[in-house]
Amino acid sequence: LDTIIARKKEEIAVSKAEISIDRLKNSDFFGRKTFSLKEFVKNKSGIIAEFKRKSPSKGIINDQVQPLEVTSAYENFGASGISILTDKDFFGGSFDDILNVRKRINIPILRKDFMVDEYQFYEAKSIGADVVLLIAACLSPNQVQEFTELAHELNLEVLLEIHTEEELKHCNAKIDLVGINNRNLKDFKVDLQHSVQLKDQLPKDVLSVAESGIYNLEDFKYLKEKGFDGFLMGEYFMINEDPAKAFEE
Ligand code: IGP
Repeated sequence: LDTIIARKKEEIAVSKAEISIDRLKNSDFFGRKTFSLKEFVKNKSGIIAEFKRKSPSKGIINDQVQPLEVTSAYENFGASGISILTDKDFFGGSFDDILNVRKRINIPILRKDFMVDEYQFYEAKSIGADVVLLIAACLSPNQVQEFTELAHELNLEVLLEIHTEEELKHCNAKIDLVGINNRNLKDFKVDLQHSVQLKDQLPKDVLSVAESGIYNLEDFKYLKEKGFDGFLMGEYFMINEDPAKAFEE
């Protein structure tokens, strides 16, 4: 995780030198009406389906499919939202992956990246995202608070990701959704019990999302029974040659 963040900061410095915030604000997407992930999670399946080509834990997952075919299928099969990795070096993503689908997708899109700088929120807005991920392990509680306020000013919702009991301190009243990651980002271990055990300690009025390691229908049903509102799922769909097929089940 430290390696990813160090690399991310270099990347942001380059982007800032190339494109000013004022120029980002000129994007057509800046004024668009956004979709609310909160509303979509409440009113549909709760599944936030992810487009992810590769990851540090699994290597290449699927580099044969195109974002538009996959995300359109996710939408057609009733996903509440779509998560798209925009990190290039570690996850093989790009801004184009969102830009190329935004106009065709009518459900919320989460920009999945490691947010450590205000600049990235303007980027997220300029490419047409509706939601951003804040990872508690990368941020102080204060930063989470400040970034949430900035996101809201830009009309973006926030999914806060936590992994430990300690990180519950990062929650604040303005957060839109809290995700509990079943995968430890430091050693990549995955355990579904992880989210189940922490769930009771979440603030009661916030939507809860179980993240990672949901690899079959039983897992999904189990977490639903445990009271989760949302389910962030990537590999389950992406390891299929045709990610839409997995959704049909
Ligand atoms: C999806 P999975 O195990 O279904 O592919 O996991 C998603 O939760 C995972 O990609 C993820 C992630 C992250 C990736 C959760 N939090 C933070 C990068 C950064």
